[in-house]
Amino acid sequence: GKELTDVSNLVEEIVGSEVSIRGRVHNHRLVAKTLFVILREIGTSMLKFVKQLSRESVVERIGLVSLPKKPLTATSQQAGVSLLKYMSQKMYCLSRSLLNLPLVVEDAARSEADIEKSLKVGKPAARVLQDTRLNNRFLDIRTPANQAIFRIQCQVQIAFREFLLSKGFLEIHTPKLMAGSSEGGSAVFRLDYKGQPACLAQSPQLHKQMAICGDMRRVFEVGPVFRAEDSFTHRHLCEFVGLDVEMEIRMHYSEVCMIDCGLSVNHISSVLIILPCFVQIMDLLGELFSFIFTKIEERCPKELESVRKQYPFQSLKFLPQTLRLTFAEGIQMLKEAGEEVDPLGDLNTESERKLGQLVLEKYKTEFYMLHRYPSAVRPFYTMPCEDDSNYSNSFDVFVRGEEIMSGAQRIHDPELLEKRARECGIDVKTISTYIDAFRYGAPPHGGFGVGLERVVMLLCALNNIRKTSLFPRDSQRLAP
Ligand code: ATP
Ligand code: AMO
Repeated sequence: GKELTDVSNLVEEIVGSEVSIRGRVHNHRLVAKTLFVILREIGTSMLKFVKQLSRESVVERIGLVSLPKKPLTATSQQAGVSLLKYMSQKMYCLSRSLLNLPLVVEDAARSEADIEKSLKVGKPAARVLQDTRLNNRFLDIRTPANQAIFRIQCQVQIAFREFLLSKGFLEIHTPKLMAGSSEGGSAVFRLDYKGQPACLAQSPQLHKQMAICGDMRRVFEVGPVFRAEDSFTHRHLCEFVGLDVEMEIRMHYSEVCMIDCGLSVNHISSVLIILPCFVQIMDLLGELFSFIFTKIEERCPKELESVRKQYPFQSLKFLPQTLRLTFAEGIQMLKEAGEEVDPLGDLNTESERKLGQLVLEKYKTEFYMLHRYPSAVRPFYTMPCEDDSNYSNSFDVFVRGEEIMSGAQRIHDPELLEKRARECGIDVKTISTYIDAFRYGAPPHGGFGVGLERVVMLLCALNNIRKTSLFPRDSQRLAP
């Protein structure tokens, strides 16, 4: 009556009991690798039955577990057979697969190195193209590497939640149907909301901030984010999973009305200048991601190994204390390396990658933050720097030279917020309730947004975000 989800869970206590094992027909010679030894022992009538089964059919076998006379070899133990023997008595075909497969899972699981090797020895092995994989994703995700990728993705989410809950954050859910866009710009899916123009949420930005206005203090959300991206890149999806955080922070008191309670103003501001308010957010996210990376190494060794087998990669190099550079320092490093960059513009993908290489050489880390971005390239709700409004209290975070996260301190003064929205060409009528939320006392706050698929893609050094999205949606794909 006991349910086993993993063959390696077979323990000696079930010796002598009858168990059923469900698997897929891997190919005509073997029924799932782990069951091969057992199959050799079956009678000729069952062999006939097995031979006519098509690959990918689902079979269930019922048999007795016993101890083998001789211990199994190391390889069969690794395959999860454990030290037990399984005697097949009955076998059922639960679901037959069509004979002609659009892709063979064995081919889809092959590494590039193995394909190259096969070419050299004159026996070219099939290479499965990305579109074939994605058109038949339900077959493609049967490969060991894909099974592992989504287990790692699940663990990233678990670690994200675990860390934030331990720091007193509250998990919230914000609406995905909105009256206006939250990030501005054209990348928004428009729709009809019972006669009223509406759109799909480009981020939980406005509502996570309103939750802070509602005294929720520290919140996070894991949910879908929609971006009507036009171009087809290796790292943009039209729907992805956003990991969002928003929190109250301490503030630079020199800017706000203060009641003297005995301490000198100079004393207070000197302390706070050393510790600008939005540093608290960067501290938290540095700790959060060190936690996530460490937990993935600890909890997913088998999964990381499965991914590596097909897509080899080195473990991520990161420092115990996350490296922080200002945007200006990053620009300087690029200039010194001979790159042409605009000091008040955004970094393009090539510059980001180049900076990633320079940072790795100089600081030996593949995980770092760039802060104090030019205001012109940040969203309207971003707080300008106290000392120079051309720059902002904002940051991006990079893994292996690519962005995984954006964040900032937010403007909590409604007049300034409205002014910045107008300057950025936003129709303020569509976000009037958001701006109103700041008219009834709003604490200083900030936060960040992370793309889950990007985290897993870059953690495993994969070359395409479609590999870490279960059923990707991009500018050309709405199925399966
Ligand atoms: P987000 O758009 O959410 O800020 P991002 O990683 O796309 O995240 P951006 O600051 O928009 O970051 O863009 C950084 C660089 O990525 C751009 O300079 C551009 O080179 C490239 N890029 C961004 N969006 C696109 C896109 N839709 N198509 C092609 N390239 C893009
Ligand atoms: P931003 O627009 O930079 O910031 O998005 C945050 C993070 O989301 C991921 N991301 C994407 N992933 C896949 N496909 C896309 N098309 C895509 N676009 C973005 C990236 C990016 O770093 N509201 C702010 C966050 C904040 O300040 O709290 C925001 O949405 O990993």
